[in-house]
Amino acid sequence: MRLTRDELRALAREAGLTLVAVTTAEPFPGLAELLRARIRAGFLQGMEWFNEQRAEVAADPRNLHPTARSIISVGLPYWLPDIQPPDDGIVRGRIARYAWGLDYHRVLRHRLQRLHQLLEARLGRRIEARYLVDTARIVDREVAVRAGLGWQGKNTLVIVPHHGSWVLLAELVVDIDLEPDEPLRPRCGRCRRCLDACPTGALVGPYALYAPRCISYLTIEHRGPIPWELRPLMGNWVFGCDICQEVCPYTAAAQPTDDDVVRPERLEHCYPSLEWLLRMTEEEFRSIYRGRPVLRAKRAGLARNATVALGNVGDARHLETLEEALLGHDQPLVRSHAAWAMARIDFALSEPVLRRARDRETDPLAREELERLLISPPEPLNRSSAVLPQSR
Ligand code: B12
Ligand code: SF4
Ligand code: SF4
Repeated sequence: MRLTRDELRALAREAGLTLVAVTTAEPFPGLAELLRARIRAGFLQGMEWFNEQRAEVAADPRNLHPTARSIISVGLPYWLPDIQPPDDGIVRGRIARYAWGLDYHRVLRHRLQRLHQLLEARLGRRIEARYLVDTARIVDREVAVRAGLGWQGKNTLVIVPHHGSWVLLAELVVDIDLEPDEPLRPRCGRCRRCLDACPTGALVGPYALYAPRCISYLTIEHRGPIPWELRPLMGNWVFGCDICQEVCPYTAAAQPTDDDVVRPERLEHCYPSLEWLLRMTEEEFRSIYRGRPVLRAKRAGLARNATVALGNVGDARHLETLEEALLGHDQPLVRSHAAWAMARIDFALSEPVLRRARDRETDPLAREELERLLISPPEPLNRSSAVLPQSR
């Protein structure tokens, strides 16, 4: 017995999956070569797990699941009308929308499990299945595009009708034949808004993202010091970046979702105070971001990002908090970034403190950064050119 498209959609809806499309488990022609070329050109530099071996595996779903016949591509839409932070004078950072809610890995895995059970019950047989959510060695967007769940935009994201790119992707790989859906027609046309809007120039061309320059990579994946030349371009993003999505006309027209799992429960989940991020304890970090994607950046990463954002906001009222971090934060990475932010806000005023910090700094890398700052301080902040996507 073969399941019809409508029957599959009904089961998926019952499992909490409103976006679903099917493709075969055939290999993806040319994908291994494309990924290899991108890896060799340094596009994925810094993410050592994204290696050539992964590229080989990703090119053929049967490498992951030898009995695979079909792939059910699913999407979790996550656009919500904007949440207005209170007008309380607190300067806040921005967290990318995909991370406002609960950890989508868990949510999607659970729903895929449910769909698997429903399929088995409907077909009356055991189905060998695999749940792939983001971290698996498969290119989620390649699957979604071939299945016609959406089409690929020049910002490299998959754009889904009625939801834009505000959709997280996952797959259920199964050993049954399902009727594949048709791919959709790409609709970017001559538009290049995302390419022009990317503040760091990470979108080096249509469909080509150079990750080491991407704010999303820098704020989430990157563990060490952020290159000086990129810091002024990062605005107040402290976890991820949504600029190349916000400017997209198809994404701007997204319908809101009523799925509670993507909803933030407190302001710290979407617009955290930058000063609070700097002072936050490990316990606060763990309890506030438990079960949410933000945990991935770790406390040190978030605090590092907050110092850069404070440097970009450029308000001398924050010098005191930054000085506190420079002299007292337990993470050398945060101390050195706090120094940069102070020098950027007002070098002349900060120089004596920076010298004092340099003299007592015990971490060699942080000390090196302080030496460098004292010899060649960053460009003073030109408030008219500061990149602050919406002041929060
Ligand atoms: C590594 C990774 C990153 C890296 C690198 C991103 C990248 N573009 O590769 C970093 C950390 C920068 C990142 C950032 C983000 N990510 Co990410 N990331 C991934 C991950 C784990 C792998 C992606 C991958 O394989 N990259 C390899 C490169 C080579 O692939 P690519 O750029 O997509 O290349 C494709 C196109 O360029 C296309 N192509 C090449 N040439 C041409 C030519 C033409 C004409 C056409 C049509 C296409 C085309 O073919 C390639 C293969 O499909 C996936 C999850 C997964 N397992 O797939 C999530 C994933 C792509 N990320 C996701 C999200 C949400 C984000 C962010 C929006 C998060 C944020 N708000 O901060 C940003 C968006 C940045 C951007 N513009 O892409 C979602 C995307 C959902 C969607 N609707 O598309 C995914 C699918 C996670 C998920 N499971 O939902 N991410
Ligand atoms: S996520 Fe931000 S930095 Fe990365 S490509 Fe998009 S606009 Fe550029
Ligand atoms: S902004 Fe324009 S070019 Fe970029 S993905 Fe959207 S439609 Fe395509």
